Amino acid sequence: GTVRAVAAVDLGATSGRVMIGRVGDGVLELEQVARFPNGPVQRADGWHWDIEALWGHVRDGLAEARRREPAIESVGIDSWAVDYGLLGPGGLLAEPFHYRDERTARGVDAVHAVVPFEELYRRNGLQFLPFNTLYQYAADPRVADAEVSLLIPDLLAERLTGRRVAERTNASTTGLLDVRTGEWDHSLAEALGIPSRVLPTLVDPGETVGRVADEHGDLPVIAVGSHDTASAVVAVPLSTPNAAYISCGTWGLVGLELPAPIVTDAARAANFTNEGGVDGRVRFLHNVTGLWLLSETVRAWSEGDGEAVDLPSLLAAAAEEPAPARLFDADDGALASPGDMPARIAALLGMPSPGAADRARFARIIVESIADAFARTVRTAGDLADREIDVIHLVGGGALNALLCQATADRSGLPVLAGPVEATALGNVLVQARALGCFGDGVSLEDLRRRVAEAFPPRRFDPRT
Ligand code: LRH
Repeated sequence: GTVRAVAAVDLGATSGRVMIGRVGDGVLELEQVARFPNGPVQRADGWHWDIEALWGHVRDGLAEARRREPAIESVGIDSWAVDYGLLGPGGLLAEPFHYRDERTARGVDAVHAVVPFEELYRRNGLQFLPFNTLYQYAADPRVADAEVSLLIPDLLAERLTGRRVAERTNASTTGLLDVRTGEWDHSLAEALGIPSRVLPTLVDPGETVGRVADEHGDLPVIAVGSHDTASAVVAVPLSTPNAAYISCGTWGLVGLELPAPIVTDAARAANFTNEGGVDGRVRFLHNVTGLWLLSETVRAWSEGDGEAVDLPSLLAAAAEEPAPARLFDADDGALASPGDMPARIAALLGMPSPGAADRARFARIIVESIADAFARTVRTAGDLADREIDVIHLVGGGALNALLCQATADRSGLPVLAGPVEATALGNVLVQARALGCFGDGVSLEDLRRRVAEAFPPRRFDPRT
């Protein structure tokens, strides 16, 4: 059979990539065309994203993808959630803020003074995260001056196509979508002083946003699950009806795919979210602070040493250490903002910041603490949804971390099926390919997942007793 090609742009909080995806009978492949670093940049008024640098990488990466593979038929974009750019007549009004900027705390108080959290949860179904977009808007006076607000993938799609839309899975992370209808909750926005005009027309994954022209001709930009976690969940090769997933990158997104939201008091108390998935599925999950703890720790040590600390060697050394007696709560809010992570973790553990000789042991504590939070959260998800969880699929960069996968299996007592590592890019590719008709008609997520499991058989970690 014929092999068809699409381009996927996938931007994570620590790195971005442009991939060529190829699909056909028995074929599902990714070719990385560009990979570039990303991260918070500090400006006079706080932490931002360098959106112009990202845009440059996306534009150049797409040009290179088209040069390598002239048969590319479409482009899809996903990124981390919640962050946005405000557009005025001349383009961006300001550089987008990074969600870890602490200005959002002001917004939380302002929003909850108008709509208490209990009521918000009933309406938008979202776990409390201080950076949910509605809190950011409440701390951002420029919203009043904007023509429109676009989440990061929509902002990049606008630069490619000129079209201003809001892809629905990512829009669900703003806190301004009605959890029952999936439509903008205009009365909530109005109560919070957010002008309705800044909330653009919603589109679903699979819809064409617009077209992008270059010297090779013109191509559709197709909406995918533009929230990276939504795309990742598309490509989780769920192997049983009671499987849980962990999409593990900067964050560990731990939960279940459900047909309908759960907005009970118990779900609210456990801080579980109901985000919008592809095909109207619900991503019922909780954010556990994931590899952020390791990447920030390694960053602090590298800065202190004046040379890069190598994470793979650190993890190899950590695996040789004994299992730690004490853990910290990976979910602790004190670990959310950038800067001096080892000292903050040490403070939670009630110990001094580790010296150079203690790094492997310290890394082991971090990995085991993340795994402990993962196991606990899987249990909670099962309890809340009344499901007997029988397997955990761990996808994303964390699937490369064998120590973390094994510790998650051991601490949950469940098998962990690890991979694919590039679940997000695969989900992006598959939703585009399905929209192009590459797989025929009436193709379900289950059909897509079967293709993932065949092309990327997961690595199994059984719990050790
Ligand atoms: C993961 C992610 C997560 C959001 C956070 C802001 O990259 O999109 O799903 O909660 O970033």
